[in-house]
Amino acid sequence: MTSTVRKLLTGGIAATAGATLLFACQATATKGGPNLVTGDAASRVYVAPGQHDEYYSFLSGGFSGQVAVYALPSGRLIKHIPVFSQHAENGYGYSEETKAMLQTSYGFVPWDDSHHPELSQTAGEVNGKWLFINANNTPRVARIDLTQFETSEILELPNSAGGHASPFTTPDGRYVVSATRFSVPLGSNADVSIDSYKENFKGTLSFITADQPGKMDVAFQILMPGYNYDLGHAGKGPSEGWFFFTSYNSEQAYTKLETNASQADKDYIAAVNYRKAEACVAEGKAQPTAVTYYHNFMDEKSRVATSEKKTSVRLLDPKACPGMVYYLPTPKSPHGVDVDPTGEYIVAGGKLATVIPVHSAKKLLAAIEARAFEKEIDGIPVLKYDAILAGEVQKPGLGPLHTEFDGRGNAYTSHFISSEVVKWKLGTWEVLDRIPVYYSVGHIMIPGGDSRKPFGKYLVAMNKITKDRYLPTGAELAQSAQLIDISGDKMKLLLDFPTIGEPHYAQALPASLIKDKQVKFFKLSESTHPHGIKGEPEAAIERTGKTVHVKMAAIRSHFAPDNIEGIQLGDTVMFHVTNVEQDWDILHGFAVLGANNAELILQPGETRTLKWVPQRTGIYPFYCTDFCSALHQEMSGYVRVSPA
Ligand code: CUK
Ligand code: CUA
Repeated sequence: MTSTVRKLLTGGIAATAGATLLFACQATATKGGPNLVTGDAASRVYVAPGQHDEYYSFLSGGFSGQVAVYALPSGRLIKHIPVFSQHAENGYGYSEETKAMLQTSYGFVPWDDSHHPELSQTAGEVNGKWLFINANNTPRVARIDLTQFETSEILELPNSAGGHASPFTTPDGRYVVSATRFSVPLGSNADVSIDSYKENFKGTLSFITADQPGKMDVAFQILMPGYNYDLGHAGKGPSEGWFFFTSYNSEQAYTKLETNASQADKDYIAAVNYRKAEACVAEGKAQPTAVTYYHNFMDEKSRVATSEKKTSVRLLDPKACPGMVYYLPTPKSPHGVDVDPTGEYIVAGGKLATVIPVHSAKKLLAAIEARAFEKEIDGIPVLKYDAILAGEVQKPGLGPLHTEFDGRGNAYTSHFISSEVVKWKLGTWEVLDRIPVYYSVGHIMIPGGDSRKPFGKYLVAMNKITKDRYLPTGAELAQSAQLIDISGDKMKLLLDFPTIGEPHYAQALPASLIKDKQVKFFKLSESTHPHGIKGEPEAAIERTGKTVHVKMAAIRSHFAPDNIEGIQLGDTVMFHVTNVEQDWDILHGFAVLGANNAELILQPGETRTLKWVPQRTGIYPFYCTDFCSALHQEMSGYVRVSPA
């Protein structure tokens, strides 16, 4: 690496990106950003009114903690799925039924940072059952049911901090994984000096059973050296049975990481033989370790979430299970690791490197067989770089991060610093094409692009900086995604669309896989909600001590009961509102004056509960918040609160 390049890469990331941006802004200050759109782009993304798009895409919400669903190619936002953050818009995390979803060993945690959505797979292909997504701050993994577009389950990860390398799936769908971004002392609240980092701080790789809805759990954790674990992807084909995780900071720095963690020429990809790990667990080689973590899930019949506390996890030390973990030296703080559809090529994104290194699965297995090790770290053999390398893409661009595949032998790598997507050929490592993106791209996504069977027609670039792309909206701008046509030899920019929060990664699938499997309403006859009713005649007000349960029906266009008296100051009122409609897309809402909570949105056949402790006497109107009929505005009532 020349010294100029090194300086650019280590000291000047922000400055370089800034300079690129400045140039772009000056060139186009009055009319928006550069426009490289060619002739037929408008017709390629135009989906006529009433017509459906071709793909569902799922973009993580980043610091919104949620998932946003955009239809492609139009880029239309069609759903916002609350996952890790409370969502006042529909009462998620506010209603009594959903609060338990956000339970953790730290208590109720109603916010997180979601990075990587991952569609469930069968035999390495997207199957359209579930979407998994990670919480990066308080490490959790959620399952979203794709017949309901709702979060159905959340598992917390113990011995973990910053669940970043998550929740990538194995091709058989048995596991999703989570690796800790921050190494931490293991067990709960280990109170040690931060200066004892090298001795006390450890990494963990968690394998989470994922194929049984409602039953996610940590199958086992693998104990790792105190590095930072960043991203992962499962092997397939020749690499099936292996999981690859990038790590950086093999220097084990714990202060000024931006320089101290970028010293070494190479860091490591950890290659984990999870079949071997399973065998070692079965032989009793994992240590049961005391921890506390929560598993939260939504009961299908009652639609009430419950939390279960777990107290132990099985921890597997590579020293106790030889042959389970190997290190693949990889230049310079690798970020992403992506496996091509055949499973032969393991592509790293060394964000500070000037090449894209590609490891070979076959060479990896041969090198293990031949024991081509250069050294060992904490019981983990380090393979020789030259023994496992398939090739390097030379001079791709600056700051290679993430790679996706089109299933036609091509790879596409995002470049953060030079703000471009570079297309290159697997096997020859030759750069075929490049396209600028606006600006500073993180992940890119091709529908199915990390599976065995990509649908290689479009690519979505998720950009970190937006600047001049839209009408300005003050100092904070919407994040920006760009849709690129990759069906021909040359990539073509088709569309910009703004996104919610900060999308890191995305997944997408053909709409035909799931659109006919959607739930249209919940059957009242099957509901087991403890305070739900089957119809208006069951509506009732029941007092138990200082708690008043109002079992209320919502139906076009009234509430029953509508006028409620007999509430006293000091009472807790539980409004259990059942939407007794049995028809698609007929929703009602419920809100009470002054309630310092949220509203409820009630899907057809669903019961949701708003807890309200009135603070002063008086008359409180309530009303339906979701415009449901010509008489929606009439759908209201009063509560009277009297002195105790
Ligand atoms: S990360 Cu954001 S650009 Cu969290 Cu997958 Cu790479
Ligand atoms: Cu019910 Cu509006």
